[in-house]
Amino acid sequence: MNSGQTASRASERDTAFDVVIVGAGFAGMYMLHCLRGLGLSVRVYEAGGDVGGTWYWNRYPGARCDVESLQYSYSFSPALDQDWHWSEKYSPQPEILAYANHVADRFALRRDMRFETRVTAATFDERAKRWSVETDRGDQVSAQFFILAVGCLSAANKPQFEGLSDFQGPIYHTGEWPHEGVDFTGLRVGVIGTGSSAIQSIPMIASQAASLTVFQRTASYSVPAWNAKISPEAEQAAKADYPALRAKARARPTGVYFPYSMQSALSATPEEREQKYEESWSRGGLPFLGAYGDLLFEKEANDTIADFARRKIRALVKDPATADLLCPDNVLGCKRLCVDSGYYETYNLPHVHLVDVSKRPVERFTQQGIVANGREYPLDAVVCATGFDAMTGSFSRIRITGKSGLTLSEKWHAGPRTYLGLCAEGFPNMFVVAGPGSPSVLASLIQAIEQHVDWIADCIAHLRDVGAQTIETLRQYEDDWVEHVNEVAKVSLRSTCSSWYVGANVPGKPRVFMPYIGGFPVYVNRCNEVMSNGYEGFVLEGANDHNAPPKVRLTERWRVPLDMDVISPAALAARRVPIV
Ligand code: N01
Repeated sequence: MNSGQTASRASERDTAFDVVIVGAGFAGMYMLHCLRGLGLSVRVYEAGGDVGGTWYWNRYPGARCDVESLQYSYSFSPALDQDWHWSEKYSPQPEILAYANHVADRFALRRDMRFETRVTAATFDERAKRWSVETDRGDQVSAQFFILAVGCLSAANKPQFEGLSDFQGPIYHTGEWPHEGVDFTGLRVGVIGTGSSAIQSIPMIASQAASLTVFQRTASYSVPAWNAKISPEAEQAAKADYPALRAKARARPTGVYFPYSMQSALSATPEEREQKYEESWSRGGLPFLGAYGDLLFEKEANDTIADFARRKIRALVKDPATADLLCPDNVLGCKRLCVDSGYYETYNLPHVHLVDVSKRPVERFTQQGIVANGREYPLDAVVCATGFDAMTGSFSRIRITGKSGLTLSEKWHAGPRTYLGLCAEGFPNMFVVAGPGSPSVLASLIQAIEQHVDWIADCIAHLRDVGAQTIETLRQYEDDWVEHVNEVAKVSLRSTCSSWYVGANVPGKPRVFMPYIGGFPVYVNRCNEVMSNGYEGFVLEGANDHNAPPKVRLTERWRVPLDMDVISPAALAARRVPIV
């Protein structure tokens, strides 16, 4: 366990903080670090037993990141960049969690954190102009600012299958994996779902289980990771000019640096395309989609890469009927592209079976197993790799009440509404890190987090500079931003399929494309402009000088020269922005 301060601590009553942060993942950790730098008093509440957020919970076998290690890390500390050693191209979960722990130790973060504590309610007191925050451990504290660093993929989606409680074996969810690990040796295991978590865990589970039955509702495209150790030479080369690597990444639509082409797939000959796709497949991972600039804009272009991927699947899977089932028929990259190590090959093992539940859903659990397609599959253990109530699920678990008694759930009943994914009208002094309406899951998440945290910290510093008590979004600016987020989404094929990006995986959730797809640097530019224009679109109540120019402190590092040919709104309109 962590520093030990949580297990039997007394509740905090009537304590006043400058800031309360919810969540001690990468967002909450860096937010705390920055606010401490401003001399503010901060309390972080975290439901888990220690830091790490998504990497604390997702401990399923095979869990690893699909952004390269040297880029999936904090960039705020050059010394940290130099000191930390990543061993593999794509870090496994234990190494990322070790990194989070290292950061927590290095910056002594835990002393302001309270673990195993879930924030249950937060209410804005309009008279005191402060937030009252309650937790499930009886804490009742107040703060001037309330910051949600709750993660985009942290509320597990657990379908309520009939007969769940009848099943006599254990049922696991990949996002809430037991810390002691699970030994599947000799067991008949069922996995429900074939998204990223399933695709990573299935080869590992198959290597232990006596039999593995995978229940697939929708086939996913997956590209090999070709994961490998990072050679000392490659590490040294990256570290020799880390700031340059970071700057190049920030100028990219996804906040990740890798080779890509702006050319149209349709302008290439079939032979050229084949060669290009082969090269991209051999490089592996998410950059596969960077093969051409129009793959996520033109269905006809996408058909060419989808056809290539299906041929790869058929070449990898020996049984033609199983291969057919594993071939998706939708847009490649519409749902998040998966990255695997030996996923398709796993179906060549004699004890691994695929069950199609696309036409008839999983019917029910019984004492001994699962009934699907009218047949009972006897199982000893089941893994639900059924994903998350993405982007908004973690907010719904907290009763957040803003001005005039309006709750955030009420405000977001038809889909999340924010200004820049950072703030919401009616909820003064509340900030969201990597919230809906910001690039978040469509960018390299730690970069997206750092940019938000720097912006929020500079904003709070400015409020202090000018003596303002509150900051609140103007309705018109929020409306305009929501409209812009929706408009931009329509340009991309990504908005066309039923994915967690649009909330389609959770019954009853409104269908809205939640992240901002206009490109990370374009978005960062807009945030910079809003700040430079004196927090355009916000009302600062109580400020003694409304014209004081905001000081650019932490956000300075986001004012990088942009490769506007690649990521400009014009490029987006021309449908030539790789991986948007
Ligand atoms: O979740 P998912 P995930 N009956 O929602 C199926 C990130 N991530 O945890 O597609 C039967 O993608 C569902 O079927 P369908 C990454 O951003 C990253 O795998 O809805 N099946 C689907 O197959 C990723 O996209 C990494 O028809 C049901 C699966 O469960 C995101 O997290 C690793 C069902 C859920 O797939 C989420 O990934 C892991 C039902 N009732 C995750 N309900 C890396 O960095 C759901 N399903 C590599």
